Amino acid sequence: MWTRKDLQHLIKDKMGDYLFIVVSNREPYVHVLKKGKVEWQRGAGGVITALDPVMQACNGLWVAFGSGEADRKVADNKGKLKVPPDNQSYTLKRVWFTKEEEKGYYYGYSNEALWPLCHMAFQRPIFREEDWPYYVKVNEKFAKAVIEEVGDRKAFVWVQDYHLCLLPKFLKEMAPNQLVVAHFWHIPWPNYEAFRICPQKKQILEGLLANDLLGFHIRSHCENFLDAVDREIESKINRERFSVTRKGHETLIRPYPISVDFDGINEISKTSEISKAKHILVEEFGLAGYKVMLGIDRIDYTKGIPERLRAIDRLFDEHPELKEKAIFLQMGVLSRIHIPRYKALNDEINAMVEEINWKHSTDNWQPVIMVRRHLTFFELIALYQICDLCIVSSLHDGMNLVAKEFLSSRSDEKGVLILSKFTGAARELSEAVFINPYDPEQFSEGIYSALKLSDKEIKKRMVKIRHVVQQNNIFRWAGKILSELLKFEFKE
Ligand code: GDG
Repeated sequence: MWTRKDLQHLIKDKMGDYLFIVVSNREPYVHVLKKGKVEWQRGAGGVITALDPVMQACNGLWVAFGSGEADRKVADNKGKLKVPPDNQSYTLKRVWFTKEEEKGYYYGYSNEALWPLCHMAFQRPIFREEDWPYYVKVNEKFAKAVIEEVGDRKAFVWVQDYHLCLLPKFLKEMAPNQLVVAHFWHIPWPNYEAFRICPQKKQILEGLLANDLLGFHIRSHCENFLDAVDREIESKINRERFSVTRKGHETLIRPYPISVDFDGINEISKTSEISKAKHILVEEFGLAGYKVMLGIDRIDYTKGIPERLRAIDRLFDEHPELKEKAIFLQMGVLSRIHIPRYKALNDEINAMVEEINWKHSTDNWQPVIMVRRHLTFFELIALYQICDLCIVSSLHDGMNLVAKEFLSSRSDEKGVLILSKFTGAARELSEAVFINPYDPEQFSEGIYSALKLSDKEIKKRMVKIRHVVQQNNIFRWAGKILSELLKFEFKE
C-alpha cells in the first residue's frame, strides 16, 4: 500500500535537484476579506482535494490563478507565498488575470465550451469566437509564469485539467530541453462523435500531445482520446504501448484513478474536533433522531442534483411512512455563478426544494434542508459521519471524490453509499448501492432499499469498500504518475 512517506521517499530519492511544479487553474488556498479582515480558505473542488496532500509531501511549487479578493495583499511581488497558511510546506505562485481574461478563458472557453463538451449531460457547448483568443492568451501567461521560475534549471511540470490544454505546447516551445511534462485530465474524455464538434479540436489535441505523459481516470477515457487523435491528427498510435508519436515525440496515455488521503481522513474522523463539529451540526440543522440522507456537491448540472431531489420527492410519495423519520440534507457551494446555465440550475433547485417541502412537510418536520455555504474540512467530515446515506448521483463524472471521502470518514463502519453508475468511482466501489439518476423509479427504490439494509449488511459492505479506498489512495495515484514521470530523461 502507498503511504505519504512512500511518496516523500520517491520524491526525495528520484527528484534530485530538479524543480517540481504543479500548474492548475484553481488555487489551493484563497485569501478573502471578511468584515475588512484578511482570512484564508482551502479551495473547494476535486483537484485541490487530491493535490494538496501531494504537494505538502513534496515541498514543490504550485502555480495557479489568484482568485481571492485579498490574494494580492499576502503575496510578494512575484505573486508568491508559502502555504498552507497554518502549516507552511510548499510555495504557491499566483497568476493574475484581467476581468476579460477571466471571462473569456475561464467562464467562456473552459466552462461553457470544454466542460459541457466532455460531460454527457445534454448541455450544449457554446464555442464563442471571442473566448478562444483569451484561452490561448491565458495558457501562454501560465507558461511564462512557469518559465520565470524554471530559469536555466531543469524541471518536472505537472499540469492539471482542461483549462490548460495548450500549456504543454507553450512550455515545450519555450524550454525544449529543460522540461519533462505530465498532464492529468480530471474530467471524462468524450467519445469521438461528441468531441468532433469542437472547432478547436486540432489545436487542443496538438497541445495535449506535447506532454510526455497524459493521464485520465479510467481506460475508456484513454481509448476515447486515442480515437480522437486517430481521426484528427497525423501520428502513429501504438495501441499496445498506449502511446502516440507525432513529429518524433512520444506521449504515453495512461489511466490513473484518483483518490483521497484515506488514512489521513480516517484518523481525523476519530478526533474530538469531529465529535464537537457533529454535535454543533446536528443541533444547527435539527437532525437528532432522523435518518439522514446527505448530498455534498459543487452546484453543477453534471452532479444530478435536480434528479436527486426528484428521487427524494418520489421516495416520500411511495413510502409516506418515512415522513417525520427521514431528512434529506443537501450541502452545496455555489460555483461558476456568472454562467447563465449555473444560475438557472440554482433557481431550478430552489424551486424544487420549495415545492417538495410544501408538498410533504408536516407541522414539525420538513423533508429537505438545502444549505449553500462553504464548509470547513472538519464540518465536511462531521457531516459524512452524521449521515446514514451519502447520495452521489452525477449524470457523468470523471471520478467523484465525495464518494471516497465519505467512505474514508466512516471509521465507525456505518453508513451506505448510493452511487451513480456514471461516475469513474463506480468502477472501483462495487459494494455501493448503484443507481441510474435518469431513472426516477429505480433511483428512489435504490434509496429505499439502502434505508432497509440491516446493520450487519451495512457493516459488511462498508468494511469491504473502505479497504478498496484505503489501498487505492491518493498517494498511490500520485506515486504511480510520478514514478512514470521520473523515468523520463531530459533531452541533452
Ligand atoms: C473534478 C471532476 C474528479 C465540496 N464542497 C465543499 C468542499 N467540497 C469538496 C468535496 C470534494 C470536492 O469538493 C469535489 O470533488 P469531486 O470529485 O466530487 O468533483 P469536481 O469538483 O467536479 O472535480 C471529478 C475530480 O476533479 C478529481 O479528479 O473526481 O470527477 O469533475 O473533495 O469535499 N470542500 C470544502 N468545503 C465545501 O463546502 N472544504
